[in-house]
Amino acid sequence: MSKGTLYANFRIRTWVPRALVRTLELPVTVVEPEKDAATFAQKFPLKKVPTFIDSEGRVLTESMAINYYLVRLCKDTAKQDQLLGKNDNPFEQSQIVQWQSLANSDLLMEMLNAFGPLRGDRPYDKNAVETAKQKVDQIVAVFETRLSQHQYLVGGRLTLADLVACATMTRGFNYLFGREWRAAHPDLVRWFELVKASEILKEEYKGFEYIEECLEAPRS
Ligand SMILES: N[C@@H](CCC(=O)N[C@@H](CS)C(=O)NCC(=O)O)C(=O)O
Repeated sequence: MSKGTLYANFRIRTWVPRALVRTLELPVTVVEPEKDAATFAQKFPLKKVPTFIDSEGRVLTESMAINYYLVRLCKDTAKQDQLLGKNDNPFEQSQIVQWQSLANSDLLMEMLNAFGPLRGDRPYDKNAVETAKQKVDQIVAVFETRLSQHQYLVGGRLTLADLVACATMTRGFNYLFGREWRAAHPDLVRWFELVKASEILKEEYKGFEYIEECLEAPRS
């Protein structure tokens, strides 16, 4: 019996929940919001993705909450422990939340501030873009330091922290992190390669290619 509906599309925050549904073989229907626009708008007035409606009609928003719930739907408790941390290790569980939050909020917001104007999605302001790029570099440095000492972000194995952070970083690799940048961040790139090739995420990366250079400023 279906446990609910996940609304997901091309947007980056929907990659992990969709991959969890697929690879944990969860009885959840994945629907593109564009194909169910009326229900989506009625249930989710903010019209953000991902979102989830369970079989009783209860709704969940916020990618971190949805990812957590989807992993808990999995009957394989070893998989739950792997991805979320064990209940008898609350510090590790909290670290997994910590890295997800840093990626999903601070990092993604600053990456958007940097590449949005370069892509022409927002008005271009050179100083604002340069400031955002610096903030991206500061946050990424925290990941790089961690990954220079650890294969994965938490607990020496693939967790939800890696999945969410890797998916989030994809937008950096799409628009900002050119060849030179990657050469300066070997541990982060090593980890990105590892996580994007994982059984859970690899399907999402079909057709992915690294860029040579960061997007250029629009010509005035
Ligand atoms: N805090 C929310 C943010 C959700 C969000 O902003 N999703 C983006 C896609 S990554 C979206 O739906 N954007 C479409 C829009 O803003 O209209 C979460 O973590 O799920």
